[in-house]
This record gives sequence, C-alpha cells and structure tokens, in this order.
Amino acid sequence: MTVAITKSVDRRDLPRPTTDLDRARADIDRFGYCLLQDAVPEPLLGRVRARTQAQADAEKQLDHAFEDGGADQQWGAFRDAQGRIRADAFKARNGGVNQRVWMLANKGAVYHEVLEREPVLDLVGHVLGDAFQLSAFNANIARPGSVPMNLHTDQWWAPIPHRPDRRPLPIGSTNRTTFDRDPNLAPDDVPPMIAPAACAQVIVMLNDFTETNGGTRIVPGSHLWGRHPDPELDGDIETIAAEGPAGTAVITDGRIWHGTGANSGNTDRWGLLVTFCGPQFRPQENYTVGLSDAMYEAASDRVRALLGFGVWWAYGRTGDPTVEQIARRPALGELG
Ligand SMILES: O=C(O)CCC(=O)C(=O)O
Repeated sequence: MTVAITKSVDRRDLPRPTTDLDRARADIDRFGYCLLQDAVPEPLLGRVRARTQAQADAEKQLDHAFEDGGADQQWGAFRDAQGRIRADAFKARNGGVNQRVWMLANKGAVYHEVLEREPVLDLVGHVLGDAFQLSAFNANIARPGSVPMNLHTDQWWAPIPHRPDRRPLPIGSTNRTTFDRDPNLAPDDVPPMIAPAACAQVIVMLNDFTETNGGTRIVPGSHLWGRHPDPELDGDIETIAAEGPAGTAVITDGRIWHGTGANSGNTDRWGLLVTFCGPQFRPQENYTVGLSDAMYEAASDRVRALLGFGVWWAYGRTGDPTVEQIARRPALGELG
C-alpha cells in the first residue's frame, strides 16, 4: 500500500502536543496516536534523564550496551539467514549506532514514578480497557548517523480474525516477519473485521523530538488497516515524524505502523519506550523473574501489579486463584 497520508488525512488535523485528555483520546481513536504534553513533567523528567544518561554511559563502558540502528542492526533481526542467533551483532563495533537500555523497571525507582503517571495510565486504559500490564520499559537513544527502524506494529503476535473456510497461520507460527494474511485480500483492501488493539506504547521524549533528530516515524491511521507493514509493499509509504517538547509522550494504539526515525542531526535523541499489553498476553520483559529484590521492595502495589505480580481472573497465579497478588517466593511444593 503506497497511500500518501495527505490522500486520507488532512495534515492540519494531525495530533499536536496537548494536555487535553479528551482531545488525546479522540486523536488515538482517529489517528492511532496522540501527543500528550507534560506526560512526565519537571522535576521528575530531569531525574529520569539523569538516571538514564548515567545508566547508558555505564552500560557502554562495561560493554553491556545494546546498539542497533546501523544498516545491519535492525531491531528484531536476531537470526542470520541460516536461522543462527546473531550473538554480539548489536554492538557499535559491528555497526550499531543507537543505544537501547533494557529493563528500566530494575534500574532505578525513578522509573516506577513514571509508571504511576495518572494521565498516561488513563490514555493507556483508553486503548486497552480496565486491565493491562507492563510489557517492556526501555530507553532508545537515537544517535546521529542512524538509519530508520523498519516500520512495524507492536502487536505482530496478535491473532487476527479469519474466515471459517480458511485455515489461518497457526498462532505459534507467527513471528516478527511472518504474519497471517488472507491471500484473497489485495494489499490495499481493509479486511471486513480487524483485530483490536492488544498493546499500547508510550514513547516519552526525554529531550525535544524533531524530524531531524529521529522523532518516531508514524503512519497516521494505519491502526485501522488490519495488517502489518510489509517492506516490499510499503517501502515508499509516507510517514510523519512525531515532534514535541521534552516531557511529551507519544501514546499509541499498538496496531499503528511506526519506527524510530533516522537521526540526521548532530545531537542525540533520548526516548523512553514503555509498552503495555492486555493481561492475557506474554510481556516482552519477564519482571517476575528479572526484577531485583531492591526494586521489588521499592515498588508500590500498583507498580507490582503492572509488573505482573497481579493475578488476573486466576491467570498468573502460583497457587490459590483468589489471591490478588503473588508472593515473591516459590509456591507450595511436594507434601506428605
Ligand atoms: O525509538 C522510537 O522512536 C520507536 C522505537 C520503536 O518503535 C520500537 O522499538 O518498537
């Protein structure tokens, strides 16, 4: 599909930074994203930025940095053509330009404060409803010279509706590059039924995002097209850059086509990527295993629930299905 945005959407209507939650909800519904200004206000923003900078620098110094954004470092390309895992591929010495800092829920209590920002949770709830959990919490530092990230949705794994007379791709055979699609549909056809949003991403601008420094590229309205972007079909699709002042968050419906922009400027672009998913899905980061004792102790009940310690209609339990939150210890074992 090579639709120019201007064919389907008047650019003057596109989301702009706003603190008006009604406007933000309407933008998400219509365009698949909104720009929530002051999503993380000062002085919290400054503390988050300082912590992120210190963590990123230390990870780089210790050779723990994960570096993508080079021509051969597309995020998700974890295997080579033979299916072998590409250990060590995501390093500056192998062409990586950007830096990702993973699992921020473990890297400072200040990140838990970000998770408790009410207006952000309100808009995530607008996309996902009453219950949701954290799926991933990372930083993405887009550095000068990076290439654009491939367009993708954040719910490539979500099952899609299918006609009863067509056997769908089994859900366990779906992966980052292989999606189910009805062969009877032309690339430009929107299927009569599409899958709902199963996740929502919050991209917090730690410094100003601009087109030049790699502001997230978005295809407005694509959340309602019912398919994933395909590099062959959609290589020349028009995108816009999410731009806004530091502290603004891009809050997306998980079906929106998007990716990190190329940084063609000379300063870094600092963003937090906070992804939430419905309670029935598997989060990207496994907090129940990976969270440190210190960060577990520091977390409020609400943050613990977001981190997967909450039990949702008996899912996530370690024993008794009526408990609200699981304990951080082994469940009852062999007796008698
Ligand atoms: O860094 C960005 O602007 C977006 C990154 C992104 O879309 C992702 O990592 O899934």
